[in-house]
Amino acid sequence: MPGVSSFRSKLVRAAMGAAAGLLAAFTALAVAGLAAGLGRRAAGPVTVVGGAVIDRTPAAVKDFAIRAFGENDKTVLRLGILAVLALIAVALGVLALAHRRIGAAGVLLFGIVGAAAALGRPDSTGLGDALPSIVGAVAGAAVLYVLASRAVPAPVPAGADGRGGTGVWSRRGFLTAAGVTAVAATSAGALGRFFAARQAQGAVASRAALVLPEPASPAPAVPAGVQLGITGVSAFTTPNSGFYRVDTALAVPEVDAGTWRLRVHGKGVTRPRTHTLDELLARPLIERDITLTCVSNEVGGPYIGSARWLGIPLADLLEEAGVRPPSKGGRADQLVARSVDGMTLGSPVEDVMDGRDAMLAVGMNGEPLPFEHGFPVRMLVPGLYGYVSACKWITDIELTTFDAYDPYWVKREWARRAPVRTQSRIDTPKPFARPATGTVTVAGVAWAQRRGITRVEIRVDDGPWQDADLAAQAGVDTWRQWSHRWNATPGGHTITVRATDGTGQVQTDQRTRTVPDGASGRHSVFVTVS
Ligand SMILES: Nc1nc2c(c(=O)[nH]1)N[C@H]1C(S)=C(S)[C@@H](COP(=O)(O)O)O[C@H]1N2
Ligand SMILES: [Mo]
Repeated sequence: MPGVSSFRSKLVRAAMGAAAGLLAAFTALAVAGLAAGLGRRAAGPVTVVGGAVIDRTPAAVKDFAIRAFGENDKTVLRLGILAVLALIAVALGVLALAHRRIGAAGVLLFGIVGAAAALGRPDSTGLGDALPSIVGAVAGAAVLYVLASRAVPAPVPAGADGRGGTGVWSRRGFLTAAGVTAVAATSAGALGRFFAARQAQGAVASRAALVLPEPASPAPAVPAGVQLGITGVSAFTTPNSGFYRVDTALAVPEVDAGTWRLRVHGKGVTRPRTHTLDELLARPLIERDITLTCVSNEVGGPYIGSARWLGIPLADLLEEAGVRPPSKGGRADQLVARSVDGMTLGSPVEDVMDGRDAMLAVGMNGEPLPFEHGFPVRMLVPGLYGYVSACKWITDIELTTFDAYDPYWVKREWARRAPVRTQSRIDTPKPFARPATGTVTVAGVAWAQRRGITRVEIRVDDGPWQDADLAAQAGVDTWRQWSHRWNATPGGHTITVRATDGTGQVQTDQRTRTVPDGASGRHSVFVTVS
């Protein structure tokens, strides 16, 4: 049955092609990883291509990704890139069996894409960043070329008795070559990870060695009763390990505090200056409880957290540099903060200097900032969403105007100015819970940083609004817990919450999307009482 055997041999060939392609891609990534480990970790091909993808993702898609994958969005992106690469690798591998040169050239093309992405990164440090992608692609192309030549059975000479079958022999040759490649690439990858970890050693050591000074102005005592002690309600202080994380950094920047610098310059800065961390730490520090919120937080969403921050008052630093707020004749109305990875965030100078506790934070809940949250220094401005205030891994502050410069997110559909909206969230019961008839505790948190929360009400179905009990208020910049004892009756019910802030404004029921300046509307939860 020649039909079957030729089909089988085609299948074997295709499998060898696919394996050759996958091995070539694996080698390319491993060698690139080694090069990035020896050079700059952030220049690895998946990291730079992922970064380019993030930068080009429309706000709506990004919002969807955050919604669908939450803090796993970066893992999903990495896996997505790898999946696409694998598909292309299989195709190139099969192609290479018939056209070795074209297959290898295809691999090189990907090296060029990676190199271009690396050079296009805002934190690119020069041509060297292209090397990992190029070196990796050359290795991958060579592997594909060699494996493809091993996978092609030599033509059976006329009159040969076919003993052993040349096809079988070349398959064995292919398997040997493939095995050697796999071992070599795996070793290169492991070596790359070793060197990459070594790159971070200085940063890790500098964080471990950092002793935070005592604050000159400690956090005001938190009144007893900020916590209602209800299970399921967000704690007043979010532990660092549970603090939400939102940023575009595929590889978390690991900055060495010893070499870190902060430059302050721009319009109206009469005394531009570059600060070291030690210089900043020698200044009088403040310690404050501040709740941070992400503009991508949907009504009822999880992207909010509260911590005890230790930091340098930013307004003082700016005043010393000669900066005046617009209301006092200053020429700059926008402060642009830039991070080591090239991210830019813009805050109103007026807000930063109006007396609120805007700070350059160095401590979070009693320890140096975790790397994920901006070590060694990040900015915080109470009352503003994170994307217009909370620059992590900050390294540059430029005074400019809103007319002159649009930072990263503003170039991508988000608003120039974005104060936090008055919001409230039901933490318990959870959506679609099935509580028993009788008393059910409905509880959660409400926030309106800078204005504070003065009232929270809940409503069951279309019933009357009823006052919830409020926990003690720590300050206007932190969230506030609330609870209500509901006499639940059997059946399905929708519970809705609304807050009133310190200006008397009641949280609107007008639903808006997160883009461009934060979601509005009221959180409700449907439960079935049995
Ligand atoms: N360098 C840098 N800083 C950043 C961001 C970022 O992507 N890069 N994201 C901002 C956004 S959108 C928010 S909501 C806060 C989140 O801070 P967290 O991750 O510490 O919770 O950081 C802000 N600072
Ligand atoms: Mo955000």
